[in-house]
Amino acid sequence: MSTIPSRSELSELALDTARRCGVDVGSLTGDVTASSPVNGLPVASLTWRDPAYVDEAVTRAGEAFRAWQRVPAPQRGALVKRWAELLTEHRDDLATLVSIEAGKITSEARGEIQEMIDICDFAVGLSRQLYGRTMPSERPGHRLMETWHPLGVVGVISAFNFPAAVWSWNTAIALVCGDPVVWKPSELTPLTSLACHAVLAQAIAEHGAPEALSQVILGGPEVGRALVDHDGVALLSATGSTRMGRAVGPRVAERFGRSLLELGGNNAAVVTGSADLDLAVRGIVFAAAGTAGQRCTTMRRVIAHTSVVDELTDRLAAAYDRLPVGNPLAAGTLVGPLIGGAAYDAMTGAVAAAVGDGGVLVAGGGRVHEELAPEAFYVRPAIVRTDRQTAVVARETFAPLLYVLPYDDFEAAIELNNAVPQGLSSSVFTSDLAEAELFLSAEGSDCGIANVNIGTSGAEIGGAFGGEKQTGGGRESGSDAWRAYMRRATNTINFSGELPLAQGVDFTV
Ligand code: UN1
Repeated sequence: MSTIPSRSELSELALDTARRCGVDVGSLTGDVTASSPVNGLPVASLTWRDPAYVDEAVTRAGEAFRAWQRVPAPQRGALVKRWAELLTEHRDDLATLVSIEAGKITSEARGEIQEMIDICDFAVGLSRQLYGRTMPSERPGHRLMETWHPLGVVGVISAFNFPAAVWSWNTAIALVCGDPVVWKPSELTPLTSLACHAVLAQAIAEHGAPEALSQVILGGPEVGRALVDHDGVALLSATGSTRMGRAVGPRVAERFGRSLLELGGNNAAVVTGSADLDLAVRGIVFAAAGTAGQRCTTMRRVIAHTSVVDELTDRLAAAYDRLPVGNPLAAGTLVGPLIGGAAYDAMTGAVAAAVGDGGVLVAGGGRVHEELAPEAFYVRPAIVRTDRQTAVVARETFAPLLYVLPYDDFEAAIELNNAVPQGLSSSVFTSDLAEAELFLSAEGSDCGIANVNIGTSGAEIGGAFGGEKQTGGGRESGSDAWRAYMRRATNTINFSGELPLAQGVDFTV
């Protein structure tokens, strides 16, 4: 594969690109180093905010809320419309930053920015469709209805692997719902977050909306904690590990805040005896090895019928052998680097544990390009064939490691699909209508996402995104996920001139 860019090449590219997006690159100084997984070397120096700053930011956001909640929702949508235009102008620049900081290949990085533009489009339409219901009142001359109002300040904590899109899913919806956003991005992707914020800041300024509608705070875990604990944050939307969610959820609940958690996944595909194997192989390879296995929706398990499991494993292993692993900015690369050494250690540890449990490594697993980029962690995506869903298989290892398990009976396959603590995404490859329907039914997959004849990752923005069990239960993005960003008021209006009480209660004085 091609060479890996040098420290100065990548750093210059990152800073020029950030500048074009509106970041004041000259002011980037400090003792915190931002590095790239592409070469494992520093790209910029910057400063982290201390936790006390969170209070200032949330206070400013609260002031912005008071003004913004009075702006009619379709006018709020006009701001998001302009944001989408600017994102379209800066698509390639933002994608370049995503590649540099998250290690995504160009096509997937562009896809991430497209996802931002798509959610903006969705939010603009939504700004005229924040519907409440009317219900028949049991009393004559009464009307019963619900109204949706802006909720308040939304705190967003996002992860390195979708450094731009996850924030935008929250922010586009929050803005049309009337809520300002305070964002604590991943420590690993600061330039991407500054650039994303700068583009939105331009739209906000042009619109004449309050500047504090969007704020980004670079900082460490203590900044995240301050956001989680702040009473002024009405909704805390956090994407990351189950461990992080376990810390965040109870803290927000303790102060009666709302949380929206999008945590780990351990996503499987069931491949039945009637599946189109060409389709299955393509779907599995993208979902399991794409993004170097670092999506929360990445496919981590294949549960294949005994009649196809050998052929499928051979074909997957052959496809894995052909995967071009290397510089994500170079044309032709399909698998970029892992985010860092800890991910590499987790992957090799999981492979060793699975092999120790009797699994067989049938593809990949080794580190590559070590001589070109000793500080970076490129690996060949791995497949382990195993007969049992052992403890390591039930864990989420955030790396391109796919377990292939056999099954005999379709109900047992569904049980295996569900027998993990996480419940984000799932799919079935089958030509049998009854199997497909069973998989999607109440007795089928227990995940928030259940697909037929496509992989587990790469969801469109139009659906509600999220999952059950240790995935955290939150839903973001499309469908009616907007309701989490608003508060509901139930209204009873009496135009009868009498005062009949509900439930027929008599209280005549
Ligand atoms: C994530 O990995 O946190 O469905 C989000 C997908 C993307 C979003 C993934 N649309 O793979």
